[in-house]
Amino acid sequence: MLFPQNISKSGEWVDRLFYLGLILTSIAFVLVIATLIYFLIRYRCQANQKAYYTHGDSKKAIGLTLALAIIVFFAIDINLAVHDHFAWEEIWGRATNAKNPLQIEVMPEQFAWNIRYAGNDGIFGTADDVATINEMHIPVNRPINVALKSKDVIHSFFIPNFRIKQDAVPGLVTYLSFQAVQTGQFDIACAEHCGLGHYRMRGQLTVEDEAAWQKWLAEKSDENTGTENWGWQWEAASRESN
Ligand SMILES: [Cu+2]
Repeated sequence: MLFPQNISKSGEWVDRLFYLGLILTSIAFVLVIATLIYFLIRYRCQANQKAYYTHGDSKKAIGLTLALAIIVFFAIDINLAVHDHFAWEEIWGRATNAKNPLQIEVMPEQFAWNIRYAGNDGIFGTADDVATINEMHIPVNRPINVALKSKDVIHSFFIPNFRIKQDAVPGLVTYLSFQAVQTGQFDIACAEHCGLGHYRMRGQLTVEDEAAWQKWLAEKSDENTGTENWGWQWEAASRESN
């Protein structure tokens, strides 16, 4: 209800984690404020009552503080950490075990998204590569692996409808995986304040069925758009960054 429509296979895991955190911290907030108000009223200034001074270091006070800290730590922190672990497993486990993933290279610069596909031969850095600017097309229901490397400053590749965000850093290749469950047009945004034109660093993601995507790729391939030489080999790139 708070977010744009989720069309990612793993997106609900991120949403669930967010709502769990929101609910848990809201409960804690209400309890703390209610207790505070109760004590304000219960121990307000009254006639014939002498102020009572304490350092709060009695055994009872220390025990209560410790007990509360442990309850909060397990109910919120550990609870979130466990759920986070399963969400992470889901998202990255899916990415690692993905069958026949489509690999896309994204190189942001001030202030645009350079996007590259390997073309029909499946190898980057060859003549049939397809390169576009601010325009990403992906087939629905197929795992997508994106490798990012920035041309200039730090950017962040963000697709709100997929609940994913990954920094793009100069000199370093970072990775991102997702899978669409629905077709449509969605925004790609930069989530890192990267300069004066940051606000207009906007790309468009088109999710379409496999046939339409193949057709688009073939058309782009014919245009011979991939001649600009900025692609990198995935294997070489990961070795280089290690
Ligand atoms: Cu940017």
